[in-house]
Amino acid sequence: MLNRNDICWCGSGKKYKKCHMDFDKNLEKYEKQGFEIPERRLLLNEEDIEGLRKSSVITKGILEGVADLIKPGVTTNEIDKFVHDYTIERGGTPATLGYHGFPKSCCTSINEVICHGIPEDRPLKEGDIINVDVTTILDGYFSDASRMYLVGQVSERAKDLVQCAKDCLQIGLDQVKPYGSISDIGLAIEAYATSKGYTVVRDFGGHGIGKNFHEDPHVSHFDTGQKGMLMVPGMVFTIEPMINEGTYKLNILEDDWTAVTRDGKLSAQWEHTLVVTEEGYEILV
Ligand code: EYF
Ligand code: CO
Repeated sequence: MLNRNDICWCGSGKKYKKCHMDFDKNLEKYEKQGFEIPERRLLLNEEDIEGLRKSSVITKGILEGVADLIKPGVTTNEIDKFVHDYTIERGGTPATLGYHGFPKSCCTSINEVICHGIPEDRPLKEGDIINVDVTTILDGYFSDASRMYLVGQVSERAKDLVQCAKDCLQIGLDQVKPYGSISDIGLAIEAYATSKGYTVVRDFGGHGIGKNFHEDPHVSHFDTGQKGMLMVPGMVFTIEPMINEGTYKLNILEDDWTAVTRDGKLSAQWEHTLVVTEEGYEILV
């Protein structure tokens, strides 16, 4: 039990009364309202956030660099080599490489691939859409983001899906505010995506991140009907909606990683890592 003038438990170095004292006092109220309360270890302090910002600079630089690589004929292995070398040259480590046995430094998900596509010697072709998903570890801090890229001239149908997935990410971000419910993110995304005639993948979601790749909370991109976790300043998580043209159902290929749409129709995804702030949120990458 801390006294008002003790140093706060969060590692900020501030006095308890000027830091998390009010938050702790209000916890009972939030619990009564049905919120799940985040564990203290999920609330990162300013030093941690600064570490995440540095890691994020690498991830952002990679996603920008990939834009210059994308053209017909380029293989996803060439993209992977760029991601790997860029990361290592800046003192980072690609988080996916060896993670639960994943064999590459990024995920490359083309057309009907929803996520976790493995880079290979398959060349990109005119009209493809591709998601490149990158997670960097720098000094123990994980930053995770992905973008869609269009290969040459792409159909209007594909462009519309890619735009909807990008809009879904923004709509999810619009729900992020301190002491709101994390469930509002999925509620808003699903309402928008279905209004456009698309579906939302249910088997994968966003996740807490920071000092580990995957942490609480799980961030659903659809309405789970649950009250959900309370969003608190210092919480870091991803929002990464996967939006499908047809069914939301998926299959996992024989490689045990690649998730594809069950009907073979297109899927698109964008991802940011963000931190909840006193005012709203900050996109880290
Ligand atoms: C069947 C993994 C994959 N997890 C997350 C592990 O960038 C990512 N999310 O935004 C991300 C990338 C990868 C990843 C690559 C491998 N994994 C664990 C469990 C199941 C699974 O897919
Ligand atoms: Co990712």
